[in-house]
Amino acid sequence: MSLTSYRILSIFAFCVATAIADTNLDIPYPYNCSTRTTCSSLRIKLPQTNEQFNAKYLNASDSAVDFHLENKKGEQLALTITGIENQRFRIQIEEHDRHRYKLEHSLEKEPNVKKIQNVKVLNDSVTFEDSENNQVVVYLNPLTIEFYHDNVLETIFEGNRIIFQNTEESQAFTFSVRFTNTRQLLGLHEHADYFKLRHTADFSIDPYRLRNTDYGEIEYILDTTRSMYGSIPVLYSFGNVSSGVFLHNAAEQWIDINLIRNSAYFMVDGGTLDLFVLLGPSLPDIVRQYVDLTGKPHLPQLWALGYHQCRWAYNTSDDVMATINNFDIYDFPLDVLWLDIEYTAERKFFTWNLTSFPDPIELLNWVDDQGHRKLVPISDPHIKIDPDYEVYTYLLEHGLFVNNSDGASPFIGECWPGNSSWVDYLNPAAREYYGKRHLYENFPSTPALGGFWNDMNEPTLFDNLYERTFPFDLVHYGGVRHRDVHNIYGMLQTMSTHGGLIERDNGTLRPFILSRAYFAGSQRYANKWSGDNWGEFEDLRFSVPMALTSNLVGLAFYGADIPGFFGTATEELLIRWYELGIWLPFFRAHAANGTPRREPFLFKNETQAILREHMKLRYKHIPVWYTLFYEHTLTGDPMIRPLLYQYPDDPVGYDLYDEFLVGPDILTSSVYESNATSVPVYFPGNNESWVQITGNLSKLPVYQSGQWSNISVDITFTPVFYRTGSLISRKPNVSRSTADIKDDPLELHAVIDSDGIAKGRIYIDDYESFDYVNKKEFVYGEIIYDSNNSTLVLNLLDETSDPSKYPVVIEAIQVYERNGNEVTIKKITSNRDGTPLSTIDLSKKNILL
Ligand code: NBV
Repeated sequence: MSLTSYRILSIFAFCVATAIADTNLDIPYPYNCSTRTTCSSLRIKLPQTNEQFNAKYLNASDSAVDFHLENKKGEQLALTITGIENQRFRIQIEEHDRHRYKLEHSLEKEPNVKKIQNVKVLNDSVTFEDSENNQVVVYLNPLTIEFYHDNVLETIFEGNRIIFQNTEESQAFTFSVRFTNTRQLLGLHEHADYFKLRHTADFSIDPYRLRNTDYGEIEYILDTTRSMYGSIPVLYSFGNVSSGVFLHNAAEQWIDINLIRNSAYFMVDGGTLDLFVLLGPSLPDIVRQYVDLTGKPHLPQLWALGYHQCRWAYNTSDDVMATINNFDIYDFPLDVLWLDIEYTAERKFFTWNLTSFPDPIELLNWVDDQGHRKLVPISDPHIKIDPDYEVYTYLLEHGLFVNNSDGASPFIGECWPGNSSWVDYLNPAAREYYGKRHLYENFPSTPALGGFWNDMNEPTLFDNLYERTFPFDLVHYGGVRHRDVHNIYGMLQTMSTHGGLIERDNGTLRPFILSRAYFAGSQRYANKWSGDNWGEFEDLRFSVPMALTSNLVGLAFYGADIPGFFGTATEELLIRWYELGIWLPFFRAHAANGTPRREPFLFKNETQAILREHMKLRYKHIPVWYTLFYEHTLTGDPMIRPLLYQYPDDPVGYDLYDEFLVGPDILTSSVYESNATSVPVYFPGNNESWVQITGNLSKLPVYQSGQWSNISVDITFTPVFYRTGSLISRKPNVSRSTADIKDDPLELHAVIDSDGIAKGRIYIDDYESFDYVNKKEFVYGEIIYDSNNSTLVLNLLDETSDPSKYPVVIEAIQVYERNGNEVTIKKITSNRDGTPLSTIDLSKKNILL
């Protein structure tokens, strides 16, 4: 049976089951463009000539230029173009009375404006420029705005495609953007789709839809433009000149992509047209320009980068302890065990089921004793309607639930606990109250409860009438229509949880929150996984473009459930998934309820050996992940990267996403099909080579950049390579958890280039607190190994930091010495005088080897 028919059968079975349980189920899936007015009516409705807007120049201030827009039907709008620092502009259009909802919380702060100069008003156009070599030309009849960087036309706002509806029923609007120099369009996260955006404008497939939705148990469909749990309305045009746009708007959106014109036609269900134009001109530039608007995350605590074992559910304290014990008995590293909904009393969040978890504090202390491991419990935004449940009664009495369309009575719907109401996170008082539920006095716990898992926060509603999420006409705090804020609801839950965790630990520990729903800006509070995927090879394959796109739009701490949430992956797929999973930023195994147990220690010895080796390989690379994450917090640069990000001039890499880079130095290519004996790998770059580090090889083969090679594989490994010239900092040994090895010395893998030099960066701090921000206590530097004069040097990269607490101690250097097409490794453990390296602090003095 094919995957599709298998899933369709499952959908049928699910519908029958749900129909029995839920009498509201009378609307068929899937929802597509034809079933939503905003898409079905606007997709075909390009404005007629009499509907096209002409612009009239009004005035210019220091940083903005204002226009009046009017069409022959007499419709009038106000347009403002503002200069934003760092090669960006902002286009805002709405009615002159500016009554539309203005989104809050997505931008980290109001962006800094920049000076606009040389405004020239001509008969049919207005031109102006900024001090960053950007020029803007506004054609007046009909409205078209061209953005140039260094006199190269990059982005065109096609004002002749604007439609604005402004009635009681609809405040939908449309507009279009066109790019030049485009090789590929990327972004519009989240879709279980390919890395490159596809042509939708011929109506052969639906436009890309952004509306946070949980389609439910069986609807994790791949190869589709339908919406998923999260929405990030960012679109990048990659080419020899790259540019992009970010639509600052959390209403439902449909975006038609035209790859012939390289344009995108947005159909938006409400809110304001508030568009940031990002002029790059490189892809790394536009990524930074976008992330700078919505913010960078703080570092996670180190344990969050270790291995996470989840299952729906570990049902009792005994189960938790036995599972953790088995990780130790069978020698698998583990940092976190997760608690799904069953730990609660009657699915009331912030309560424990005291029958199955009789002494949560004792349990947490025990977990802490096992290598400072953590538990992370789930906490959904629906609140059980129960007069004896304090959280419910407080929220009800204080009017802190999302209301029905009357704006006065709390909306009631069905979710895990049965009838529930939903916290109105738009309300600051609700956010504060909800945040405080995380305090130790409100939810008996200790710091071993490492963070929280905000699930079902699209939000999911079991009533199928509204595509399993909120009806559009619900009303939030301040009279805000749900229609205008749907896509940011989940993010606001994480914002509240984050505030609560900061307060819980007096700002000493970095919060950890995993969220299923998200929006632009979520990265400031939470990380993300790709939801309820299936244990199929195709799900493994699609998890990569999803993670790569997520990394390009600021949400880098991303991973997929290993080895697929639903279904039972074959042992072969499970192995392949671990082999890939260690190279994604978030590394968690999960399993749906009812699936057979599949913790790593349950498999036959051969399988265990492969899983163990790979999990340990992840732990050995913990310094690489931590350093990459630190750099991500500084810049927003992706941690994992498509080849085109790192090698924009290498056209072969443009179409590849099966293989990807971890930071700049590690190339990995997975196995996405059964019984593979080889994997074709392309080696990107110009004058570099790649050394294979996986496989049972006595001598490591070297591959020259700019060529393909068929790499032989067996089940025990997938191809992974280090770039020549790189210096990879690893931990030499792996023990129970990251806490066990965090203070161990480093083992440097110096993959010297043809000049005999290897370089790599290292970042070290206390791995848990905000002292790296508040006191600047950390070491961040570049380690350079020079084989010509046998020296090892650390150059500090942040002069303002205080590295005194963090010695950089090296246990050994593994020097990759090239001989033809092979590398042999020479291990060095002492300096020239015979002093063991592990007794020297590299941050204090250079080492002569
Ligand atoms: O809480 C149960 C599950 C959870 O395990 C999963 O990871 C979430 O994505 N949750 C969804 C609700 C039910 C899914 C069918």
